[in-house]
Amino acid sequence: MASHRVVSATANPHKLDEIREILGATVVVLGRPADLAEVEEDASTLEGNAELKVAAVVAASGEPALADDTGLEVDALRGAPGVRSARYGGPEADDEKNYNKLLGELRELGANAPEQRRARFRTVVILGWPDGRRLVGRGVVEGTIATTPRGDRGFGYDPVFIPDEGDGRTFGEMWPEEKHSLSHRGRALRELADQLAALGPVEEA
Ligand code: ITT
Repeated sequence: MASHRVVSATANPHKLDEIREILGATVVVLGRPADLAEVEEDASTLEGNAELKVAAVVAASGEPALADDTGLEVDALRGAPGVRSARYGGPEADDEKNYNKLLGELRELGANAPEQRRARFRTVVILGWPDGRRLVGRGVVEGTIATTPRGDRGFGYDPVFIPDEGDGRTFGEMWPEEKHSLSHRGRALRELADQLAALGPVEEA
């Protein structure tokens, strides 16, 4: 049977790897066009930013496109960094700066007990076609923020996120399949894949 082909909007290579690992062989995920300008993610919601990314890639490629927007919501920080997770540590921030800023803010608040460190990852994925059709998948994973970073797998805030449904390890300490089975992205993409499957088989080109 033929596979769906989609162009990925993500400029984050770790995210692209995860998307491919989760979707498997039923969807061929092509990399983001190299000449595409950076998309300004200035919407106030994950949905809004995912749509900005999808629309930019559909317009540039003329092909179906897939975008993921993800945020980490920390209750003690009233939902921050949320939709601003990528630039939390400043305009040039890398993953380590981002999670160190988060750990520093929780420390300053004296939020040291696990119940004061409640958080969740939330992902919205949108698959968009040039004719305007859209499919949307959503995924959430609840957890707590670790007091010190642990593990060098995954990316982003993974070394400081302990999912409730795990065994106490951070996402940074888990193998990719373990993370995907519980993660926001795994859930959002599996929901999207189910909707795609319900559309029926792909027509042979
Ligand atoms: P694109 O917009 O190009 O897809 P990005 O890395 O900017 O890539 P997001 O805006 O969705 O993507 O990411 C927001 C932040 O959350 C960013 O700092 C990521 O590193 C982080 N993040 C996203 N997914 C994550 C995951 O599964 N685990 C840990 N951190 C993650």
